[in-house]
Amino acid sequence: MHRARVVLQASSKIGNSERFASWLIKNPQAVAMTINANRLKSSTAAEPFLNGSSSAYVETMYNNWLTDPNSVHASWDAFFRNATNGAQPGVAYTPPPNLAPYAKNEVPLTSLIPASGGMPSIASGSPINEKIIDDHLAVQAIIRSYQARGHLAADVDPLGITTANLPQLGMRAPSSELIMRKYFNFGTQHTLSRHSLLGWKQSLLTWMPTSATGTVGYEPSPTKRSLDNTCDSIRGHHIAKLDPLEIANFNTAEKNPREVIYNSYRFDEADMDRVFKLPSTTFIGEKEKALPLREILNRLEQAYCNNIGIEFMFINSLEQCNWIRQRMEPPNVTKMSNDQKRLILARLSRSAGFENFLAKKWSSEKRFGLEGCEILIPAMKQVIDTSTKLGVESIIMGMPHRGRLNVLANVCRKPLHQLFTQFAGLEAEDDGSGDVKYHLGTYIERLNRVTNKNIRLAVCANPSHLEAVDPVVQGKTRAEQFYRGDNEGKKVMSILLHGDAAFAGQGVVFETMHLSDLPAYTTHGTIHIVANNQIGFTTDPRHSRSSAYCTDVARVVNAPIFHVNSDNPEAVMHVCNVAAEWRATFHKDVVIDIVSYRRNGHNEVDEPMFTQPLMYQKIRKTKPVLEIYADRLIKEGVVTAEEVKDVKDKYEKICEDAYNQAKQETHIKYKDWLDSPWSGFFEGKDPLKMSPTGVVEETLVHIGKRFSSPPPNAAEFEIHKGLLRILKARMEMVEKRTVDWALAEAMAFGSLLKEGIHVRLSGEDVERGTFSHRHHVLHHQKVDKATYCALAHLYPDQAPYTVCNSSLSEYGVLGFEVGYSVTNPNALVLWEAQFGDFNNVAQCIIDQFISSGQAKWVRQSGIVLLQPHGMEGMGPEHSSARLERFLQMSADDPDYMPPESPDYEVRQLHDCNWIVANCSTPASLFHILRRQIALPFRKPLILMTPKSLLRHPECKSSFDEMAEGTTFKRVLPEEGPASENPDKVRKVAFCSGRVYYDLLKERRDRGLEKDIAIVRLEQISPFPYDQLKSEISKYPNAQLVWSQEEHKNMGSWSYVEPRFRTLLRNQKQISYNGRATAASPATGSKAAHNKELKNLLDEFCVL
Ligand SMILES: Cc1ncc(C[n+]2csc(CCOP(=O)(O)OP(=O)(O)O)c2C)c(N)n1
Ligand SMILES: [Mg+2]
Repeated sequence: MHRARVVLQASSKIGNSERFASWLIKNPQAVAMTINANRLKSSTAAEPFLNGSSSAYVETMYNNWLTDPNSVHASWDAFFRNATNGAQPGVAYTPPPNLAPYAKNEVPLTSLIPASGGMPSIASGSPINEKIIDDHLAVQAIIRSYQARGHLAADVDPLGITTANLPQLGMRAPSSELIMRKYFNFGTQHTLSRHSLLGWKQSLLTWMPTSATGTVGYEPSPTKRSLDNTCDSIRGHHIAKLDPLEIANFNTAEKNPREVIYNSYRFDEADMDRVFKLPSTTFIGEKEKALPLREILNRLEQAYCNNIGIEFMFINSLEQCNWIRQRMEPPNVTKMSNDQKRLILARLSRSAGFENFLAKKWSSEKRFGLEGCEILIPAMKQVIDTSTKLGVESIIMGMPHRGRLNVLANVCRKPLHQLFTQFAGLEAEDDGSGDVKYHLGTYIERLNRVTNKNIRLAVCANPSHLEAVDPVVQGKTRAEQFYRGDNEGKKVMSILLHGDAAFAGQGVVFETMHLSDLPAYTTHGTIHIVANNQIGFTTDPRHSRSSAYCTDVARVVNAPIFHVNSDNPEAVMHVCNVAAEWRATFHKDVVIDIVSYRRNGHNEVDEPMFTQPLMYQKIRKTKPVLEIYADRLIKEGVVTAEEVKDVKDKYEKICEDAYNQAKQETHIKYKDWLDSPWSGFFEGKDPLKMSPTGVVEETLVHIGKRFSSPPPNAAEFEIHKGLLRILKARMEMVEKRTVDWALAEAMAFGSLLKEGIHVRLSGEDVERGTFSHRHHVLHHQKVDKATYCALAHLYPDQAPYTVCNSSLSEYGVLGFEVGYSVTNPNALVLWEAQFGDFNNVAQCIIDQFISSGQAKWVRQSGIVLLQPHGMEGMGPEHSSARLERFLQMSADDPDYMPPESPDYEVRQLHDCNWIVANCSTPASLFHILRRQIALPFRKPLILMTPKSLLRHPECKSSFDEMAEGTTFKRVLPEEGPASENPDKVRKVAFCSGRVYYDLLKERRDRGLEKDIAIVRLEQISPFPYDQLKSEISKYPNAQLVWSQEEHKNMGSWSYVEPRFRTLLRNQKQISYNGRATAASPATGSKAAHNKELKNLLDEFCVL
C-alpha cells in the first residue's frame, strides 16, 4: 500500500506538464524512486480509505488506473486525477457520476450501503465510507479463502475420522467447527490432527464469528501477521529477482501477482442479508453479479466444503484457476440425470459384486480387495468414458495390488474365466515363471458402450514394488503417442492409480511427475487416481507422511487435486469428468483423491483390529457405499428395490457361469496376460535366424561424413571452435577408414535409422555425452535453442532419431525407457547412466523389470543400458557399474554347457534373460548395437562402456571390421606373435573391456608378446563356451588366467570362474589375476590405485 499512497503523494508535487497518468505507465518505479523519504511520514488520516485492508484495494485501483484510466470507476479516476493534480488530503474524492441506468444484474454502489447504521450515503456527496470498502474486501477475501483453503474444511472422509487421528472415537472436529459461519471455539484443538487444524483453523477461519457474541469479525490470532504476509506474497516469488544472469523466463500467466491484503473486517448478523458485488474471480453467482452475503457463504460452502475439496489455487495460471472455478463453483454442478445415476449404481453393483463373489468362492485367498473403495471402478469408467468422448482412443494404466482384479474384470473387461483360473493353481502352458495374479498385465481392445467408440486399454504388469510401474507406464504412453504421431496426446493417455501411503512415500512418484512437462518425456497429462483408504498396511497417515495430504507431491507440477468423499458417488463422478476435461484441455496432470476406507485388513487374511481398533469399529458401523447409494436412489424414485436386486443377481450369475467355465480349464497361459502385444513381429520369423549386422562401406562413409560435417547452413550457424576441431578429426578418421567409439556408435545408430529403425537415446547429458565425446546436438553459439543434429538428417526417408538429456533421475528415467522399449520392437531404445555407478539408484527397474520381466510377464524388451565403467583412479564412485551384479542375475546355468550347433550364438541369446557385455573395440560396439535389432526376438543388453578408451589411440577399428559380411565377435582371439606359435605360448590371459589395453602395453613393454596370448570376451554373458573352447585348445601348453581390473569379489570373476570350470571339465585350471577383494569398488587414493594396477600387471607377466 505504501507504494500507492506514496506515489499518490509524490504525484501531487509533479509539475503540470507531467500530470497525466500516461507518463507514469512508462516507468512507474522511477516515480517511486523519486519520492522524498519525508513524505512517507505524512498523514493520510484525511483519506481514511487509504488505511488498513482497503489500501491494497486502492493500490490495485491505482495500478489499473495507471495502465488505463478508463479501467477504473469514474469516481476513482476523478480521485486519482485530483490527487495527481495536487488536491489536498480529504478533498481529492468526488462522488461517482450516476447518469446511466444500471444494467441487469449490476448493483449500484449506493445500494450496498446498509439502510441503517448511520453511514453517510455516497449519493449525498460525502466521502465514501471506509466500512463499505472493507466489507467488500472482506467478502472478496472470504471468497478467495474458500477457493484456496476450503478443501481443508470439506467433508471428504466417509469415516469422519479426519486423517485418522483418533485419540478416541468421536473426537473429530464437530461440523460446527468446520464451517465458517458456525465455528469459532477452538477449544478442542488438542483432539484434532495437525493436518486438520494447523492449516485451516488459523487461516481459513480468520473471519469466523465468535459464537459468544454472534459477531462476524476478525479473530486476532498469533499467526495473523504471517497470514497477512502470506496473502501479500502469495505470488510475489513470481516477480522476485532471483536469477543473477537474468535469463530465467518465469512463465507465469499472471503478470501482476499482487493480491489483496486484508487486515481486519467485521460483519454484523444484519450484514448477512446485504448484497455484495461478486468479483470476476468467482462463478458462484452464475448469471448473478451480486448476491446477499448469506447466499455467497452458502454457495461457497457447497462448492468448497461439501464432499469435494479442491486444491488448485497454487496453480500459476489465472486461466486454469478460472477454468476450475467455472466447473466447481456454480450451484448444482454435481447434479446428474437419472440415467447417469442408474449407470453409476449398475457399475457400483458390479464392483461390489465382484469382490463379494471372490470373497465367497476363495475366502482365504489374498486378492487385495477393493471393499471400502468400490467407487474406484465407476470412477475409472467415468474417466475413460469422458476421455473417449473427448477423442482418446488408447489408455495405458498402471496400478498397484488394491482392486486390481476388479479393474481387470470390470474396467478392462478381461474374460472372467481367465481371471478365475488364476485362483485354481494350474500349470502354465507356455514358457516363463509367471507372477502372482494381482501383478499381471493385460491388453484389450473393445467397444466402449457408453461412447460407442473403440478403445484400447492396457494395464501394465508390475512388481510388488509400489509405484515402480509409474515411469514405465509413462514411457509406454509416450512411445505409443510417438508412433501414432499423436504429438499432443489427444489419442493416447495414461491413468495411474495409487495407494495413499505409496503415493506419499515413494520417491519415484516425484521422479515420474517431474517428467510430466519435459519435451522428450511428457505424455501430455496423466490422470492420477488415489484409492485413498487412509491406511498403508498397518500404518496410518500420521506416521506415514509429513504432508497434509497424501497427494501433496502433485503440487510441484501444478496439478489440480480433487479430494472427494467416496460415499458420494455423484461427487466422485463429477470430479472424474472435470479431471478428464482438464487433461483434454490443458494436457497437464491432475489428481483425483478418492477418500475412502479399507473394509478388511491389508489383505483378506489380515486382522486390522490389532493395530487400528478404533478406525475399524467405525468401519464396521459404516454402511457400504452400494447400500448408501441404492437407498438414496430408491428414495429419490430413480430405481426400485427390485431393480437394484435384479442388477446384483444378474452379475452374480455372470460370475457363476465364468466360474464354471474356469473349472474346465486345465492350464493357464501367460500370453493371455501380455500388456504389450507386438502384432506381426514374431509371425513368419525363424526364431533362430539373425540378420547380418555388417553394412556396405558406402553407408559407413555416408554416415561418417554427415556426422563429421558442420550444419549444412554453416555460414549462418556458428558452432563452437572446439567442435570444429572435433568434426575435423572425425572426418580424418573417415578418410582413413577408421572409427573411434563415438563414430562407431553414430554409425550403428545411423545405419539403423537408414533401415527405418527409430533410435532413442536418453539419459543425463547424453546429447553431448558425459565425457564430451558424442556431440550429437550442436548448438549455435549466438542463437538460443538453434541446434543441429546430424543423425536426424542422414537420409530423407530415414527413421526419426531422438536424443534427449533427461532430468537428473535414474529410477524414473530408466523406468520410462523400459516402458518405451516394450511398445515397439522396431526401435532401439538406449538409456545411458552418467557413470555406471549410478545405476543402483534405478535398481528396482533393473531387478524387477529388466532382468526378470520376460520370465514373469512374457514381455520382451530390447533396451540397452550404456554404463561407463572402468578403474581409472577416479575414486570409489565413477569407477564401477557393478558388472558383477548384472552377471549374478544372468540366469544361465554355470554347470551346463549347451551343445554345439551352427546357431549356438542365437540359441544362447534366445534362452538368456539378458546380455551382459564389456566390449573393447568400436567395431564390437557397432555390431552389438545393431545385433539388438537383427535378433528375431528382443533381449535387454547391459553394456559396460569406456571412459578413457573414448580417446585411446589404440581403441580404434577399421571399416573392414564393420563392412558387409562382418559380424559381432563374442570372443576376440589373440592375433599377434603369440598366435603364430601357439605351442610356445606359456600363458593365456582372458579378459574383458578396457584392461586389455593395460595388459597389451605391459606385455609389449616387457617383450612378452610371444609368451602371453590375450583373449578378449566381448560378450561375457551368455558365456561364449564354443569360441572359448577353441581358443583354449589352441594353446595346449599354456597356463590360463582370468585378468580383471575390478576387485576379486567384483567384476566378472565370480561369473566366469565356474563356467570356465565347466568348460575345462577339471582337466585344466584357470587362476585369478587382479585386485584383491574389497568392500569399496575402488580406492580414493591415486597412489593406491597405481600400486594396485602395478601389482595386477606384475602378476600378469609372471610366467
Ligand atoms: C516399495 C514397496 N515397499 C513396501 C511394500 C510392502 N507393502 C505392500 S502394500 C503396502 C501398503 C500400501 O499402502 P497404500 O499405498 O496406502 O495402499 P493400500 O494397500 O492401502 O491400498 C506395503 C507397505 C511394497 N509392496 N513396495
Ligand atoms: Mg492405503
